[in-house]
Amino acid sequence: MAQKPSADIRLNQIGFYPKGDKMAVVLGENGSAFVLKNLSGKVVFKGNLGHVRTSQHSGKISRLADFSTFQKPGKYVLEIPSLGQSSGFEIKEQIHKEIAKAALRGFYYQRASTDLPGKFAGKWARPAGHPDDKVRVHASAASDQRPENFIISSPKGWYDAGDYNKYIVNSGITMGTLLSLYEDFPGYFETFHTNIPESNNSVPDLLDEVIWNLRWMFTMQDPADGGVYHKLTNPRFDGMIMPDACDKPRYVVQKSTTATLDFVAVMAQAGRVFKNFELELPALADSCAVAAVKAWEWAEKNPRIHYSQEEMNKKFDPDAVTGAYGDRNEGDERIWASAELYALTHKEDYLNNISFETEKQFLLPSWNQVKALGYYTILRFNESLKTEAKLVAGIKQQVMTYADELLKDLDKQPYQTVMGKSVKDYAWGSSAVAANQGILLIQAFRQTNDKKYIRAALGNLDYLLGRNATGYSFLTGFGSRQVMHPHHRPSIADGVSEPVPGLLSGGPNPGQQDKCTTYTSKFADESFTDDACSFASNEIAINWNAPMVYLSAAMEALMVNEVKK
Ligand code: 9MR
Repeated sequence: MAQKPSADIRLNQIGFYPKGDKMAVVLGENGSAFVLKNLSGKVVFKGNLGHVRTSQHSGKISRLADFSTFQKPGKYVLEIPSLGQSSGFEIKEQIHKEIAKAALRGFYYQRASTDLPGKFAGKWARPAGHPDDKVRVHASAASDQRPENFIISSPKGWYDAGDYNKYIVNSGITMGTLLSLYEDFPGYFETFHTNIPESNNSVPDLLDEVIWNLRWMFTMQDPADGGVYHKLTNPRFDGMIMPDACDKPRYVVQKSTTATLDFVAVMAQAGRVFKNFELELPALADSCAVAAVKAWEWAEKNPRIHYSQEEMNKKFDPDAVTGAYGDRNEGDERIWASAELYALTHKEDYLNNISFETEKQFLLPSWNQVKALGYYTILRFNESLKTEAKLVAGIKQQVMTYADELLKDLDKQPYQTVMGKSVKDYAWGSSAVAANQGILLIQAFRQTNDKKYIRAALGNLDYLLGRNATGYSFLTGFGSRQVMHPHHRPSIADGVSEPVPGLLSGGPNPGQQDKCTTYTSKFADESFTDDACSFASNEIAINWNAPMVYLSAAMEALMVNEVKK
């Protein structure tokens, strides 16, 4: 194991399930055979490299080393005589459990308005920042009851990303993804502990973490009319400083229809989930349901109030130049909100006059496109809801067509992954594209019980942990080639050499909007730089971490129950 690993051998740097697929990608035309060696250097498996593949993004040549048939637990390296060795990896049950835990703990590190003591945060302990107990109502949000500069209290929540602002739209998809994970695999979370302050209560840690942000979300609803402020923000981004060093005034800005509908969906879903915790969390579920309905009514009266930061800044002061999460189409948010309210109340009225767009193309979830979250919910509760068969069939067809499309021509892909087939996959936050494709494939598995979908989802987890064109494992704290310099204020300012762990780097993004000078490639799949300047390829964000938690935890839950059969 003493050799320096070859950068041309790319694999999941953590390892593999004994019964799962196991692959490495070898770049260039190096030899034709490979071996696996154990810790004492003994050859335990021999194999041949597969056919030559050419990347559609870079033109680079690669071949696959497939050792799936080798199932013996242990620690190994892969060696190609003419090239060298891979980094060490492990074959064992529950290989991604620590990944899933760390990715969920990533949210703990993003908590606003609280100190993170060493007991839970280790060397990344820090004092509380952003109490958010005296937040100003921005001129754009002024109302009779809450005039400009009126003070409200809006503490807790998670910091959005590398910055310290809190945005309802991005919280929406994040919460929906985490709550869906719980609803898809409730049993798995009974014993899934992440060492957070609430770990000793009788609520699953996943839900405890969700509650931290839920409590904040409640405060973003105007009690007078039910509408929801688009975001809570500084006018300008804080400097690269720790949370407790920040002292700029914070504002809630105008209400928007997209934020309000995302809020509806989250509150309705939370109302459903917390109904099972009435004893532990008295009245929480009902409060969620009431908040959801009230917000829905606001959105009915205000169907198209879009957030345009430019327009707002023309009319009101101070200008806000932080994340906009502006979106000119609220149709998908309406689909999601109506589906969640319907699943909560079983009242079909919520589906009236909503086009579920089943004749259109399926679109993967992202902060500005959430209809899939509504689809997943309709499918999840198909049996108890007794939804109109035509709608269910339309949704199912959308999901399955997309999943099958992803699976096509996998054997031609340079990394044998669904991720990266299309150059469009390498958008800002491409890591979340990979993770959300994984979730979609898991939904396809749930519809069909066909394991080919789980195998492809696992391939995308391999992508995120190293089997990709950058050679990095994108989850901080994990892998032999780790992301060390994410665009993340605490990681930059805390004086600890390792970044805060369990955070998913955005990943390759050929847009290179940050104009960092340290990119070494323009190819879409390589357009990544492990540099704190790179907010376009190396930031972290809650809406990217959530699908990472989903994919890694779901794999664990599925491997225990499904793949071994
Ligand atoms: O994830 C967002 C991406 O889709 C947008 O293209 C980009 C520019 O508007 O913004 C990203 O979101 C950022 C947000 O605006 C502010 N916090 C950090 C987010 C991740 O970079």
